[in-house]
Amino acid sequence: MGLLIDGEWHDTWYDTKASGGRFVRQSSAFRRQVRASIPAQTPETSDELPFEPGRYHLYVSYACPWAHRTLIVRELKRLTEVVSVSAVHWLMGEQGWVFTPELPDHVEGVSRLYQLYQLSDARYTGRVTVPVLWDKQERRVVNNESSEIIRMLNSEFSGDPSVDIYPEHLRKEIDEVNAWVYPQVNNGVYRAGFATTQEAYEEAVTELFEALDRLEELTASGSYLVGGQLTEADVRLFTTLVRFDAVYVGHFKCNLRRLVDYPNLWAYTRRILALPGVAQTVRLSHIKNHYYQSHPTINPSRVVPRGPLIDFGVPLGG
Ligand SMILES: N[C@@H](CCC(=O)N[C@@H](CS)C(=O)NCC(=O)O)C(=O)O
Repeated sequence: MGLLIDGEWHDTWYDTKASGGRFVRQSSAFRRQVRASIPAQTPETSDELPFEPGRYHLYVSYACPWAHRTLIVRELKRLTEVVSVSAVHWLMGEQGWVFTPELPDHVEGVSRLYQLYQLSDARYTGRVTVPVLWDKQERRVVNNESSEIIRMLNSEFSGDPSVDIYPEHLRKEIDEVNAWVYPQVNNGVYRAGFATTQEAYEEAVTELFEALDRLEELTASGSYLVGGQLTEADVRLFTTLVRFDAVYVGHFKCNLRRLVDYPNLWAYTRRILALPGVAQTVRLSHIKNHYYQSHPTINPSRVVPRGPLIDFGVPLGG
């Protein structure tokens, strides 16, 4: 794993020294927006780009919970013919995320994800993350922030109008849920797993399980988190929950309880898994191999556990 500094690749692990052993996630650098309402001809310097079918491509990892959000919304909005996808190999090693002959880059044909960032900005400094929304026409990254990509897929692409995961009347409530689920759960598992002091770990794991207890109550009705309908708050929570017992309990030491010990949250996870198109986006082989083999500071032997045996109730994507 590494990062680009002034456009050059450096193989460097996260530095937690300056933050008391705490993992601090960098904010995403590319934040341009695709808009349905703007004219096809926009200047190259514009921060807004027109929607055109087939113009945009997604780069994802099946292992990554942030990229997973985009794959789910692409399915739910029935955009599979409109937005193409390339997935990186599950191992994030010395060259970061890479493409292989089995998992190629279908657009630019590069072998490393960082080459796409270099193509976009030859002097880029920062981490090289998935997901990436790529503009095939201008050959550059549009946006590498999953929370923004899913909103664009929801409302700016020509997806199924009967599905709206960020409806106007629920936005305030959705934002409120995201505001604590993100730090305590989505990023919370990483804060626990990448912590390098006992104090930083305990802080993260305590907040994580406080949030899970709260979510267990919120899902007691057997419904979704906000407004009795599936929204982006559910998509965002789901991608962490579906990985929980397979990797976060063991590899990230989030082990006060397992997901299966929370009856409501476990039922909620399986309910979302049963929605059309969702189960095929979940690839446990990528998830387990990635986490256990890509973080040698946490698991130096790179041995991947066989278990746990989990019955998700539906066949997964691999
Ligand atoms: N804020 C970003 C986070 C994406 C992210 O951190 N992705 C991870 C994979 S799960 C990654 O690519 N990490 C590579 C690195 O940090 O060097 C988003 O939500 O899109």
